[in-house]
Amino acid sequence: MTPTITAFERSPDGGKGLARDTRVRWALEEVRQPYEVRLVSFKAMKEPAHLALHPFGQIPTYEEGDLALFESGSIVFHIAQTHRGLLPDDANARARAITWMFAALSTVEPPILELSTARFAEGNKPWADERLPLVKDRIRDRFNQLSARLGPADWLDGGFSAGDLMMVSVLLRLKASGMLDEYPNLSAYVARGEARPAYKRAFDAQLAVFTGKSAGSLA
Ligand SMILES: N[C@@H](CCC(=O)N[C@@H](CS)C(=O)NCC(=O)O)C(=O)O
Repeated sequence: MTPTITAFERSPDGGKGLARDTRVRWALEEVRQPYEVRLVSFKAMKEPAHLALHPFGQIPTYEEGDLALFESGSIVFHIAQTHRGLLPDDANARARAITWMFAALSTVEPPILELSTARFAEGNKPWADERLPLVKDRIRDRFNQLSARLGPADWLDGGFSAGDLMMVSVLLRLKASGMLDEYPNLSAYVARGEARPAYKRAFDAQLAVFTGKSAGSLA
């Protein structure tokens, strides 16, 4: 059955791939699972039909037959569990790859999101200039640790996995800030993720929503 995901009708990032449908598209493209996309407006996201799918009125969601999921982490995990290619067969290696998914979402993503909040939602507060360096330091703490763990390896634990997909997705939000450039192995890691054909297809598909051009994705 072809799953349907939701994405922004008009993403605030204008197609830079930062909305979280991109990571779901990426997972679907990695496993070569065709999918459909339903675009939703900000207004529609807060209406009952969408709230029935996503209690917080956000994207992405994932529908497949009787199953409806929200949370990009849970969706990517489901895709990885039900297809070959994103999680290793060995039970321990699989558990470690899943651990990296959680690490990306619960340990690395929060300080990165805090930076967006500090810049955009709180940028005009009288204390904004004082808070910004503190937020950046918290990101650097995580980046130092992640960079040390990755070292010269291509991926976090052996071959590319859903853990890398999630970590690269999370790090990509900071690419434009220049902060990643302070960590050459992390920027190379992100570049390796972006160079994957499946990522490119996913990126092009989300961009096509803005350009109106066919992305040639599996959808
Ligand atoms: N933890 C959620 C976050 C979802 C989320 O923040 N979605 C954003 C787009 S990337 C959204 O829908 N924002 C609109 C809103 O919150 O009203 C996930 O990973 O799926």
